[in-house]
Amino acid sequence: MTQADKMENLISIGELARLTGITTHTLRVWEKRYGTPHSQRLPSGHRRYPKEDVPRLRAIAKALEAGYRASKVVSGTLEELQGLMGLKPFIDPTSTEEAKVSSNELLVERWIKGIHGYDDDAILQGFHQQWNKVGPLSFIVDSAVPLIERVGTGWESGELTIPQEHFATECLSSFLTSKWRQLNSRKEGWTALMATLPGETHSLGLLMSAVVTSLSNAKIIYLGLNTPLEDVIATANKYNPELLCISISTGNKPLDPEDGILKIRKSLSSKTKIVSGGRGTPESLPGVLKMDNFTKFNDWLGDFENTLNVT
Ligand code: B12
Repeated sequence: MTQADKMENLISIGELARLTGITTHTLRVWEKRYGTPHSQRLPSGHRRYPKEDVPRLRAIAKALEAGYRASKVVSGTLEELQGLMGLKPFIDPTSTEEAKVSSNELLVERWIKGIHGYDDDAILQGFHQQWNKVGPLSFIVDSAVPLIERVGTGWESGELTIPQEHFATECLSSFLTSKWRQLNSRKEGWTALMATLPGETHSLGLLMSAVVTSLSNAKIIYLGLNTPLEDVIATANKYNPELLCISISTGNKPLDPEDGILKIRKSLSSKTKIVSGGRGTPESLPGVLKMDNFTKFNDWLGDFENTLNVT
């Protein structure tokens, strides 16, 4: 193996956190306490981890969720962890792109069936299983977004009723809320403020961006739906967040999104980056980065963190 091959198989701590759902803080603590996952240091001092540790760390995350203590499982091999949890060997979900797409479609249809029957147990169990199998980022990009788009078309065609649409978004909202809050607890990193504009009634875009942001070192302050503009500005001016995330679902009333977001931009320090997503986000506003998917946002967050000198 050449030096270049070796480097290709190494990933940053942020990437490892995103692929496994284990926070960067926890990974550092484990490395200090248990010597694993073991990193190499670049000349710059940044940590790099072998990619092949990802399935083992996902198995550890799963064991912790099942109630095992970190001290019992963190040093286990993949085979030991699979034995412990009664799991079949992990299959790489990215082995063929086609198989991945069709299995995602099947999964979404299974959840739609659950929505028809208001079967929240099956849906939430399915969310947990998929999250554990593919990790947080892929859960959002390949499962949650397609599901909510499918709910939207189901509602438009009359296949799903309004109560079923509400039921579906409530199941997903509560799941995403519990996940990002878990990832965000006891963090002391840089600050990300998350808000919507006055009149906003769609919460999923902001919740999904909270999940993706919580895979970084950021500590999130979450203001949620329908936030008065002056309160977003006052909170930002008090806590000086490095990042403000806004989600705008439609050209909602009573406020024109362009006016709202520009008013916020003008009232905030230029040190606070503003990222906005959702189909109601206006194009190319000065000082506002429009983001239309979570893979890009995740990559952007990695680069952004490097500019903050976080290792
Ligand atoms: C779920 C949903 C609801 C739920 C919301 C529940 C909740 N707690 O969120 C309920 C049932 C309550 C609802 C209500 C209504 N809804 Co609705 N709803 C939707 C639906 C299906 C999903 C919306 C959503 O969450 N999208 C998910 C986001 C994640 O998608 P996105 O905006 O495209 O954003 C993408 C990216 O930009 C990124 N992103 C989003 N935000 C952010 C933020 C950051 C920081 C980053 C990095 C990225 C990012 O994420 C997405 C990834 O692809 C959409 C249809 C659809 N397919 O989107 C309709 C939709 C948004 N609703 C619509 C409408 C009209 C309504 C109602 C007015 C209906 C009515 N007549 O009562 C009401 C609103 C009532 C009110 N008072 O305002 C319309 C809006 C049309 C328009 N252009 O104005 C849509 C598009 C449906 C349609 N085709 O007509 N709705």
